Amino acid sequence: MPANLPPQYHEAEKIYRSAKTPEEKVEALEAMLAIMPKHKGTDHLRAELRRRIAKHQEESQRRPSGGKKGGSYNIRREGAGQIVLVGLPNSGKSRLVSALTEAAIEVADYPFTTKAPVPGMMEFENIKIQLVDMPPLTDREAKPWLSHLLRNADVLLVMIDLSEDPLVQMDAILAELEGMKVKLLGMELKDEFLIGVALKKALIVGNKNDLDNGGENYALLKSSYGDKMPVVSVSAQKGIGLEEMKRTVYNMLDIIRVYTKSPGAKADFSEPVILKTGSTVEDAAGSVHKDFLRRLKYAQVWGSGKFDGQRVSRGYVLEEGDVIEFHVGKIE
Ligand SMILES: Nc1nc2c(ncn2[C@@H]2O[C@H](COP(=O)(O)OP(=O)(O)O)[C@@H](O)[C@H]2O)c(=O)[nH]1
Ligand SMILES: [Mg+2]
Repeated sequence: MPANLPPQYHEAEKIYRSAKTPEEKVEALEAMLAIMPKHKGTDHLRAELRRRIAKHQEESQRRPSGGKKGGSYNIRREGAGQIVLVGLPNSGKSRLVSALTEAAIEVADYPFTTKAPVPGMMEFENIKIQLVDMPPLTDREAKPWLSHLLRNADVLLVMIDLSEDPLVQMDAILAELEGMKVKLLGMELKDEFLIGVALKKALIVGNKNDLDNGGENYALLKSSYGDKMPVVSVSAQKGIGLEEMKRTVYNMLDIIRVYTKSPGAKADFSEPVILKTGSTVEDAAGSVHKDFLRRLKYAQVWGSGKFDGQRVSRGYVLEEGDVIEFHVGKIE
């Protein structure tokens, strides 16, 4: 472990060690991840933290909740990542999810149409990403379970209606999130805030850019938050800006797509293996098949390697788009 980690990291690690529930563990790990400096030297450690986050998130989702009982809904994570929508009533959350997924969703021009979380799968190139439509943050009845879903998400999609004042909406959303002990990464981080607080990656989506003031309000939003987190402009209704939004979401997931091939064959680029950034040949083998991992001798990589078909060891760190050929020993 690098010795030059800031003191808050060790604080968060202590909290992690003493955490009892998977949710508390995820929170502490996310704090550790947020505090850790980002460079090549911490790639492995960050990948390890993400692995643990994923593990505890799974644990938390496996625990029986029986729908809304105990005030909690669980949405099982599917695809390459889970994106949960947050926003005020009528910002267009449901419209966006219905534009991008097959989910059967009610869109209406009166507030509080959405009462329960509704997941749908959004296609991006050769993968699928899960979007979860949500009731507005201001929905009192939904409060207890809203917070749980926000904490479990990989990325929060903050929906802003560009036909209204964007900064007033952001303030209201940030205040609601703060009330649920959810903090957006990129916003100012106070030490005392870390305990019990979930730090979440967020993307701000300015919606309804087809309406009057859309451009002006977007410029205002971008100049106020653009240095803190990604901000994009879309029209869910007219289908404007959605491709750029999808790519931004993908980039925020910290994942790579690699492809496997058998000797003498071509890689199948329609079936990526999805891995966390910083994953190794060994991780890739394990995610294809446990047995593969056990029998793995070495691999050849096309793409990020120095030359095509370079022979690499189990610990070799893979990059987006790499093609891997596994060479395994005999079954004992
Ligand atoms: N002009 C315009 N209207 C939109 C857009 N997206 C949503 N709306 C409208 O805004 C209203 C609220 O949308 P809805 O998706 O139900 O909002 P939610 O409460 O955030 O889920 C509906 O009347 C939608 O048709 C958009 O991009 N442009
Ligand atoms: Mg809705």
